[in-house]
Amino acid sequence: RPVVTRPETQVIDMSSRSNTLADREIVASEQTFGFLGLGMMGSTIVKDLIYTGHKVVVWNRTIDKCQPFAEAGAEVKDTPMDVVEAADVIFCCVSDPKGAKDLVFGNCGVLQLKDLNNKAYVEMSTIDPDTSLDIGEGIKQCNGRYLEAQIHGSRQEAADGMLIILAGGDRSVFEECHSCFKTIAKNTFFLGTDIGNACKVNLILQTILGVSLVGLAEALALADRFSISLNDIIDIFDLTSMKSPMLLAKGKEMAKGDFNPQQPLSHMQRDLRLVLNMAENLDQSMPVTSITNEVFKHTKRLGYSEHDSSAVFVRSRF
Ligand code: NA7
Repeated sequence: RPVVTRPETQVIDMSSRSNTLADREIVASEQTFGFLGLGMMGSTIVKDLIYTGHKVVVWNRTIDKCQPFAEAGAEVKDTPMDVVEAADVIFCCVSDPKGAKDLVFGNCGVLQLKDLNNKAYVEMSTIDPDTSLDIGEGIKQCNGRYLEAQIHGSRQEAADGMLIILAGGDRSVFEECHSCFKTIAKNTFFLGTDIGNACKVNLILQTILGVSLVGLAEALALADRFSISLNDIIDIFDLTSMKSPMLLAKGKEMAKGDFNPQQPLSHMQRDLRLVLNMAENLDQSMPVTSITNEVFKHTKRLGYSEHDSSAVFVRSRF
């Protein structure tokens, strides 16, 4: 069993800006934007929203993480409900469907307000379509408007303002978020008014990513058993038509054993679990995804939850 060290905690540097922002003409909306969840994604997004002149109100479960944002000009609130009271449009970006539901339906959650007075709620946490439908229904029943805006991309892509946004639900909310989406994403798609579509598309993309990573890890592990240089394999791979920026980057991380979390392994496994639940409800057979999920689950058990998804290579080398 390998000795596992935790990946370094990444600290948000409030002074650094994504290079791409300088090239984008962004006229910040006059509305007040609430933000629930200042993890790596949330804090990176909020930093750029503040930089581009948006008025932001924030909350995070671990309150200490709000401090740098207070210093940068954001208002900090004690509960999600307080954020909703203070904002016109509220974004949520937490770890998983359970966290996303807690923030809406839980104690001091969004729906404690009873009447949302036409405010907009935007779910950015990666969730499954059923969770999105439940949240959307709850928001609408309390006189609010709902948009699912799933974010596709790594933490580095978030820092570079190069995410892809997959949105669905209330079109008016989508339009009100225009200056925010332009700040954080290179492409934004509105996938229709049906809630759940954007979640499905996001999870389908994650399936391609997860399965590809396990294939890459197994192939590199075999090369390693033959004592063939992984760097040589990656250099040759780079010349083939199979290459992709993501596989090249992940291959290099595997070769170096550098698993700094860009897309945490626990998030990848969560996504595969959500995919398999979706498929189960449709009687859709996904044998390769099932095995991929098992591989990620096992790598989690080896202690690599908080590392990058490329740490799946460690398990393949056994
Ligand atoms: P992180 O860096 O792991 O951060 C997770 C965030 O979610 C962090 O703010 C957590 O608060 C928060 N969280 C988790 N569970 C809860 C519950 N139950 N209640 C309230 N807040 C919670 O993840 P990322 O920022 O990389 O990713 C966030 C999402 O974006 C994820 O769905 C990705 O797929 C896309 P904490 O600071 O621990 O108190």
